[in-house]
Amino acid sequence: MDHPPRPSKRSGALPPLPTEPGFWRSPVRGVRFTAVLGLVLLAGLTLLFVTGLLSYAAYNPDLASVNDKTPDRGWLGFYLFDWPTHPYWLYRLTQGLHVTVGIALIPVLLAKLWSVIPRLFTLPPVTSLAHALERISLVLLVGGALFEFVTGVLNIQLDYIFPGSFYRLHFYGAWVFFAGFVAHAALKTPKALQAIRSGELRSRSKGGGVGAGAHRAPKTEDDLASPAPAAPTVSRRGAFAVVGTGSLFMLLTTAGRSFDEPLRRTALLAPHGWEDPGSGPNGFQINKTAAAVGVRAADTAGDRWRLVVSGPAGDVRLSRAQLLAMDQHTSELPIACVEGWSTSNQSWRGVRLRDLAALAGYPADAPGVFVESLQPRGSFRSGALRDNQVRDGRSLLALRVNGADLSLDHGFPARIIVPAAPGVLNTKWVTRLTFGVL
Ligand SMILES: Nc1nc2c(c(=O)[nH]1)N[C@H]1C(S)=C(S)[C@@H](COP(=O)(O)O)O[C@H]1N2
Ligand SMILES: [Mo]
Repeated sequence: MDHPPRPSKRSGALPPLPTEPGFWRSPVRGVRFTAVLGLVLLAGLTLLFVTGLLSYAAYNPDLASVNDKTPDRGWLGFYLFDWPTHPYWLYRLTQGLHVTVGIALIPVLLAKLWSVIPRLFTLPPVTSLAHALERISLVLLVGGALFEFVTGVLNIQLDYIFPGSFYRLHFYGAWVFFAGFVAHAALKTPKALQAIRSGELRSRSKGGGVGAGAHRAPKTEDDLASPAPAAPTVSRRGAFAVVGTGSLFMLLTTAGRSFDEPLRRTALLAPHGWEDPGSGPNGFQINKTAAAVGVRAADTAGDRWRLVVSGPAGDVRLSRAQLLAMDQHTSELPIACVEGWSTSNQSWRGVRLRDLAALAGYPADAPGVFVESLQPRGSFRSGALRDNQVRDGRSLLALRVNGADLSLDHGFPARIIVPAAPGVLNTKWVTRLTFGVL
């Protein structure tokens, strides 16, 4: 096919097209700039992938249809294991890292994509089979990364505008991303390290700097550097500083999500719309208020509410007063939500799950307990806990917190609290515990 004459050749009367190298004129672009950002992402995205898979495992998705909303997971769930209860702060750490590092990497990701954007327009689009495969892997990588960041941010900001279950989408997206990530890292990491090392040599050698660098690595090798760079408005170092400052800003306005008041107030980007948790024993963050999910105080009143403990030994109905008459135990445990926020340790007091299990005749090799809430709407009406979580002496059906009765918003009359478990498994307003049948 005949190409029309290229406008840029006509004495610059028309601006060049994005497919022409002359279009991209920032002097900041170059393999070194891209290499440094790439290596930061190599470490950071690996951490996100690992902590993300851990978070998935922590949901106990193996507990049949109760917790797992991911159909056809197939072998992508090959690695699933019994999420431990030690150390009790495990999920607070892994998920805090997942969300905080994820947010802090946003500026790095954007800068990295900006730095390689000329390649998106390169003509011809495909030069060889290897090149074609590389470009396909880039679709998975860039598409997957953008998808993961967008769905992740929407989830933690509580904007559930995407169709379907978040963690199903985010889980599949992670594997798509990872396929591209592995291919890309294998292809590019050696080059990135080389680009950085040659840069170090350059700055150490006498008379180093742009001239000497250009001598050692001829322009043609740096296919990301503009052939006709515009006058710099910012040095490469300055550009790194902009990206770094952006990351630091995201970090400092996010890290507070993992703490109580007053540190939590530094989490400027955390979604609004939490009810103010107030002060006092129950003054720590609330996920969904009772009002938000249709739980009324009348449903929890002493003459109405009963806990049904069921198992091979039959059903036992217990009032709150009867529960308070059982052996009471204290556990210092945080709440750590998948959305990346957590509280520091709260002092929970109530009945051990394993004592309730014993009441129900819980057998030795049972899979765990099925937990139901009286909550009439919303997606957290039930969940399941594993055997190791039931048997841990710190796992409670909590009745009190920090020396006071649970508030309605924190799950009065009774809620689950389990060490190291994601917040979502700490069911509030519990009405029924079915031991040994999942
Ligand atoms: N019945 C019920 N239990 C629930 C929830 C809910 O919406 N309904 N939210 C869960 C989630 S996602 C979290 S993070 C914790 C938060 O507990 P808190 O609101 O007491 O801080 O409760 C869990 N238990
Ligand atoms: Mo949560």
